[in-house]
Amino acid sequence: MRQTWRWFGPDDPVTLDNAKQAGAQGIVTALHHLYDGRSWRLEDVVERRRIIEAAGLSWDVCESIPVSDAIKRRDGVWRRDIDAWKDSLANLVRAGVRTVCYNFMPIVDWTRTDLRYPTSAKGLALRFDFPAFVAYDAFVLRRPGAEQDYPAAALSAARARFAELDAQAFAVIEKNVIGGMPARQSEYNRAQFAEALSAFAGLTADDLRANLLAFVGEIGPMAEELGARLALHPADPPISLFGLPRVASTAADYRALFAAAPSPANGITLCAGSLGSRPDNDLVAMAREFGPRVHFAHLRNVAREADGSFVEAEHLSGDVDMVALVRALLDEEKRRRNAGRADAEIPMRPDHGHLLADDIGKARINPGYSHVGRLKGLAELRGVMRAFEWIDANSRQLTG
Ligand code: DNO
Repeated sequence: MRQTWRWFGPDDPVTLDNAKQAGAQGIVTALHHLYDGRSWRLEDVVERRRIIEAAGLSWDVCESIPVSDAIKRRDGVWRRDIDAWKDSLANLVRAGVRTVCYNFMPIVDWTRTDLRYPTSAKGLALRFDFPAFVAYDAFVLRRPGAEQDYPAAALSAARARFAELDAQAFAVIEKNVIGGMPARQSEYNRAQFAEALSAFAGLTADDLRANLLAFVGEIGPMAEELGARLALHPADPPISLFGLPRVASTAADYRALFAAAPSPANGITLCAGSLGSRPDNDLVAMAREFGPRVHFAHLRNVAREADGSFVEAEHLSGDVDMVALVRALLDEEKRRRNAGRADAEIPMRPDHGHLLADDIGKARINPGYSHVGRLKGLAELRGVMRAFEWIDANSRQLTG
C-alpha cells in the first residue's frame, strides 16, 4: 500500500518535512483555503503540487473536493456547484491527481463530542459520547422533534448525562459538534445551525440517496473518461445526526450505490474508523466485497461501547481487526497486479492519532491530526504491512 499522510496545506502546524520524517511517501490534501464552492483553478492546483514535490513527496489523493449542501439537497445553486465540482476534478486530473475523496453528509461532516479524552497511557483521544450528543441535541439545542428521533433507552441515558454535565461542558460539546473541526466546510453558531437544519427539513434518506445517485451519475462517467477514481467517504459516525439522513453508513448503502452506478471509477474510501463504530459493519468483509473499488483506505481503530459511544483506539487495538484488514487490502493489491491494473497500489493513510508527548502542550493542533500520534500509527501499520510482505516473499522458507 502506498503510505500517505494528510496535510492541511501551508498553515498546517504539522509540516511536509514532519510527514516525510514519519516515513510517508505521499500526501493527501485539498485546497482547504478554497472550500466555498468555487472551482479550483489549474494554476492553484499545480502550485500546491509543486510545494508537495519540493518536499520530496507526491500528491496522491485529493481529500476532498467539497460537496455543497445545495448539491445534497439538489436545490438552489446545485447546478452551479456541480459544474464547479467537475471543473475542480478536471484540473486535479490535469495536474496528475487522480484519486478524489468526497462525502455526502448533510451539514455536519465528521463529529466528535470530546477532543481530549484521556487514555490509560495518559495520551488524549477523540471520543463520541452518544448520550452526551443526544443530550445536546434534545435538551440544549432543543431541536424540534429531537426527542422522537431517539429510542427511549438513548433518551434516558441522555437525561442522565444532561444532569451530570454543566453548562461549560455543553459549551465545549457545542463547539465540537457544530463549530469547527478540521476539513469541515462550515462552522456554525446556534442560530446559523438552526437555519441550516431548516433548509434540510423534510428531506428523507430516500431523497438524499436519490440526490447522491444523481450526483454520482454525473461525476462517475466523467471520472471514468478522465481516468480518475472517486472514493466516497462514509458518514462519520455512520448514523443519523440531528435527524438528518446519512446514506453511506453500511455495506448495504455502498452495494446500492455501486449497483446503480457501476462504473469502476466509483469507489469507496474504506474508513475503518468511521464504519467500524457500527457493530454491524464487518470491515474485513467489506474490504473483500468492495475490494476492486477500494480506491483509498483510512486505517484507524475504534473501541465501541454498549450505549453507542466510541473512543478512537490505538491503530492496532480496538474493535476492528486491523491486521486482518491490512491482509485483505494486500490481497486485493495482489489481485490487481495479476490483472494488470495500473492502480494496483492502494493509497492508505494512518487516520487520526492520539495526542502524545510534546504534541499535548501545543497551542495549535488539528484534532486527530497530531504529528507523534499519527507517526506512531503509521509506524505500526507499516510494520504489519512489511511483515506480510516478508511472509509472502518467504512463505516457502516458512513452510519448508
Ligand atoms: C476526518 C475526515 C473527514 C473526511 C471527509 C471526507 O478526519 O475523515 O473530514 O476527510 O469527510 O470528505
